[in-house]
Amino acid sequence: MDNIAERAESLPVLMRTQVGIVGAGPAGLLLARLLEAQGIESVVLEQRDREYVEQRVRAGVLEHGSAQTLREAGVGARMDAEGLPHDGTNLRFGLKTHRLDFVELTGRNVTVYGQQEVVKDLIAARIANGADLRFEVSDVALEALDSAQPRVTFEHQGNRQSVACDFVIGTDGFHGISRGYVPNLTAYERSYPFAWLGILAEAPPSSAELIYARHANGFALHSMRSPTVTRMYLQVAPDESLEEWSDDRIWAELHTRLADDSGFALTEGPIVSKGITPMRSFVATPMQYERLYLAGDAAHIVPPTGAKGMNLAIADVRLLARALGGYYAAGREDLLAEYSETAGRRVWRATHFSWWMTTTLHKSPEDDPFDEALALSQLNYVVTSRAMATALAENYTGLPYEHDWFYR
Ligand code: FAS
Ligand code: PHB
Repeated sequence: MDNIAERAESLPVLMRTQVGIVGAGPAGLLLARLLEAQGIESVVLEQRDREYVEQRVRAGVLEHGSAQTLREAGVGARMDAEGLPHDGTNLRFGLKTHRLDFVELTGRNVTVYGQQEVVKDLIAARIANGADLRFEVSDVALEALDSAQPRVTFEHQGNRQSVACDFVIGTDGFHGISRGYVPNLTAYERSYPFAWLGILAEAPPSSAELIYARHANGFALHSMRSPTVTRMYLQVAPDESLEEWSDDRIWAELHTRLADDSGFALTEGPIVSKGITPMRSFVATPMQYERLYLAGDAAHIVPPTGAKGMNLAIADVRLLARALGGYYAAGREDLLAEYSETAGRRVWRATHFSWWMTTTLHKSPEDDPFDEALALSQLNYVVTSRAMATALAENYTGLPYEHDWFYR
């Protein structure tokens, strides 16, 4: 075989699209959907297989605006049919339970609907439209980001491939490759001296709404996925291993930390999955380099106490879809140029709120009585001050998106 054929053989198969998206988590898939709705073509590349991406248990709470965004994108039907709207939440400390009525305080609520269900709905919609979504790609690399035609090269089904596009979007999560292509990146980091042991249990939820509990033994959260599946978390040490936590020990600790003086009873059931998640805050800036834009966990991580992870990813891609829409429809460059800064404002608001919820509701391992008293003072202020309760409810249900532009 002469070398021209060899060289042709070694050249990646070249495709062309408008927007190349790396990573099929909620950020990448929703962005592709919002672009599709504006007639903008994209290719979504995912390293894992479909089954893995669809069964990965992560977030469970959708802000008011996130649920609205999924409806507007035409992927809200199953969420509205199977999701659980929650008009409030509960704070439990000192054996007392205090309900915060989100709707009464802000006119907004949240929806409990598993992240993997959102991902399943977005994948099904993408495949139904015959749009380009490739699983099990590997060795993804980004090229010519500072040119008018950046490329994403990758291995797929044994072939080296290359997609030329106008823009590349890094929605490949915290451990993805995209962030590495942003030179002069500034990273703000905070690790917390605890982690979350999370379980899924086949048991009917023991409460109609979530319960965030601060206890002398540490934090506990009672959440759910459906009328038959409960999702719960326990604060554990960052280096704790699952082997140390038998199912019996987990239930015993949940009973202890979620107890209150009104005889709250926790319903047990078979634990079908358990895992330990580290807790950190991470913000990278800028979220753009030339024709590369970052969104979601690729640019920022929040501890899950404020239920902000997936919601921030959704807020980022809403902004990006609007900016790319402005570019293709009207040649606007301003929204793209402002994306990193505008998204960054909401990121820091959610980062602060998640840090505040985490430090207020978790027990510091140093057992510092000063910290203890500060945290209890904060909680007592929340449950006795309408202003403070409204601040929590506003951040938890999600600040209105127009708020993002309002700052400008
Ligand atoms: P994701 O990480 O969801 O998606 C990125 C995708 O990119 C993945 O599918 C990955 O396989 C793919 N990818 C990575 N590198 C790639 C490459 N080189 N090429 C191609 N594809 C690549 N938030 C909450 O609010 N509540 C929770 O309880 C909660 N629990 C969490 C538990 C864990 C273990 C983690 C990691 C996060 C949790 N979060 C939680 C936060 C979570 O919801 C994230 O914020 C959300 O997944 C962010 O979505 P994406 O930005 O789309 O990133
Ligand atoms: C969840 O249901 O997984 C969940 C809910 C609220 C949080 C974190 C996780 O703050």
